[in-house]
Amino acid sequence: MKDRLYEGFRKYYGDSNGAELFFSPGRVNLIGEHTDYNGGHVFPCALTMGTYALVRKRGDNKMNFVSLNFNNAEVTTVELPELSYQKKNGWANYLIGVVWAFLGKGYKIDKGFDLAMLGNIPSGAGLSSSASIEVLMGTALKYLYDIDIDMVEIAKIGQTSENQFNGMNCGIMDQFAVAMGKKDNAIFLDTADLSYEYAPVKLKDAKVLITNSHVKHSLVDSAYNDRRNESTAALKALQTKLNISGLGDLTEEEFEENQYLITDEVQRKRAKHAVYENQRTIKAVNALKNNDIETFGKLMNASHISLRDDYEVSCPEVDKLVEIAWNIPGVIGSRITGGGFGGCTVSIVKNDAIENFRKEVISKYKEATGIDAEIYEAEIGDGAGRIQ
Ligand code: GAF
Repeated sequence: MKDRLYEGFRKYYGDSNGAELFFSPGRVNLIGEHTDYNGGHVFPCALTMGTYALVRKRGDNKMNFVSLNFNNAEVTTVELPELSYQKKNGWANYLIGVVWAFLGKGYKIDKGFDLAMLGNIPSGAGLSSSASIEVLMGTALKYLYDIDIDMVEIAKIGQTSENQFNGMNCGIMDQFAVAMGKKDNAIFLDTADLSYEYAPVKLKDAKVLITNSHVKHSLVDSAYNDRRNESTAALKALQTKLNISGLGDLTEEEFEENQYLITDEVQRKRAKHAVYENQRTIKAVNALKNNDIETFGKLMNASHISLRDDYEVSCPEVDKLVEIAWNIPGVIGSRITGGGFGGCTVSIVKNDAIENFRKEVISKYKEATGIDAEIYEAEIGDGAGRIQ
């Protein structure tokens, strides 16, 4: 991939002298879905699949962006310092939004740059291709402009780009996982205060598999924002009596006692998911630490049911993938991962069952939906950085 990137950079920008190389991963979330903007816990890990960028500072105000993932890609050019979201700039808005957020925080970016990018994260599959490129941009700016900023701050800036520049009100999970990932570990992150710990993903005789449904439903961003608004409304209703700052502050029992405060039935279901999912995540991490993979798997399955029925962010195709997986011997747990409305599932599968899993999932899913699923073995890698 790196050779293609250098070649592409030279094609668009003449030569690659002085260009610096950066990498930023995708992520898969093991459990803790739609809890990150509810003050709850998440448990994602960075993947070895990701995005590379070559970037070189220019002497003028122009910022040039090209993605080699598109055939006959065209360079998008914008000029510092006045930056705004422009529909015509497409994917580059995620990167421009990061530069905009750096400037907004007072960091000095006084000259433009040439950037070429190439990655292997399937887009729209719930594996954080957008967080990957946001954190990639932030990392490149840190080194190119010699900015004193840590990776957590870069993650937050990525989220600002997405929320305020691109209009998608995501939480912090994806950018945090991509920025702070650690090889062979998942990150147990409390989104209420951004405290975190790494937990080794030791699965004895099993592996993490990601299955791409190759389905992406439309209006995902607006449906996501709706969910966020619904859970915020539920929180407000609970706050009329309880002194809490997020749904993640509640235990299941506290929720059951006070749920009557949420009069809207849909909002109550959303809150129920957020509260129970947060508690499931805490339990799952404890189970993993105790080498109790079976409990971890059961909690994954319960997570899927809650995302399907209470949070309503699954879809028939992904439900099918999960149901197929649940019925295969040697599958310890399986659930939808990421924002939802299509995308991928994450499953823990015993090593000696993987071959059968691949065969069964591909054939049964094709039979049910007419679509070819794709299965990747999750390799857990490090977070974003400069490649020397
Ligand atoms: C998307 C968002 F970007 C995350 O912040 C998170 O809310 C996730 O959906 C659901 O858990 O990936």
